[in-house]
Amino acid sequence: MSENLLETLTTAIKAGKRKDAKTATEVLLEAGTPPGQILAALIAGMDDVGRRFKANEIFVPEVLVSARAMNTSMQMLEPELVKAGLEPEHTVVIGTVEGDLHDIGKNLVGMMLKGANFKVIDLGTNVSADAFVEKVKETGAEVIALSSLLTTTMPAMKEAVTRIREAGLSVKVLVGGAPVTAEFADQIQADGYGDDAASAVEEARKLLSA
Ligand code: B1M
Repeated sequence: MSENLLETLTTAIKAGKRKDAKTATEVLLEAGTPPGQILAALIAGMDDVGRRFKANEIFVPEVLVSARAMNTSMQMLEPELVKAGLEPEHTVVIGTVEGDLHDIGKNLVGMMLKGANFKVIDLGTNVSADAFVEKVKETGAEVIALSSLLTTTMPAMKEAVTRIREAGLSVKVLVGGAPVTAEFADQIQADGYGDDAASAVEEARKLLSA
């Protein structure tokens, strides 16, 4: 029964069906299914969403409803994951750089990272270089994810990377946002670049395994 329900859960996440995901998670937990298996089913669903988003088969609204379904299940699952010692292994600090108030893409990246079982600390928008540095020092995050949507705030992204390097932190820096390119990421000495939310997750995984 568990196996079918795990598949049902994956399907519910892919389709963004929050109620179905909630019910499946509830029943699975009541049946004593190991939380790691439930998490794997959720991640499989979000991985598929990421793949289809990247291939332009689905768009932002579909990703958002899937991420919302995932978050509902994650809230139910989190206490069990903690009990089982299966908390996220890696922490990402994310934010939109100073002077920039755009957060839709950044939120999408954050949700996809959560869907891939990263602990995500979201500093919001208009985040100063110092605030990023302080948060990484405080949390020991392994990845810092910077978003910028304005050509006028790209220098703030450069400034944030410079400050992170000056602080001597070993954190990997991932950047992205509509005006940001792989060339710009190289120029400012970021460690990685994500063209979209799914690529950001792939890149974060790559940076951590490097
Ligand atoms: Co503004 N805005 N906006 N805006 N806005 C743009 C970005 C703009 C292109 C519109 C235009 O002129 N055609 C333009 C920028 C031009 C430029 O710099 N080249 C612009 C401007 C000029 C402005 C203001 C200056 C307007 C004004 O006041 N005169 C002003 C600036 C305010 C400020 O930030 N200081 C402003 C304000 C706003 C609103 C507040 C009204 C609103 C933001 C609401 C919000 O975010 N809560 C807004 C919006 C909505 C837009 C557009 C219409 C949509 C942006 C968006 O959310 N896209 C945008 C025009 C457009 O793109 N069509 C525009 C959807 C989102 C899912 O995509 O954010 O690109 P995106 O994220 C993608 C990728 O970029 C990537 O993954 C996401 C998913 O695939 N990605 C990452 C993003 N972050 C990443 C991080 C990563 C990896 C990938 O790793 C860490």
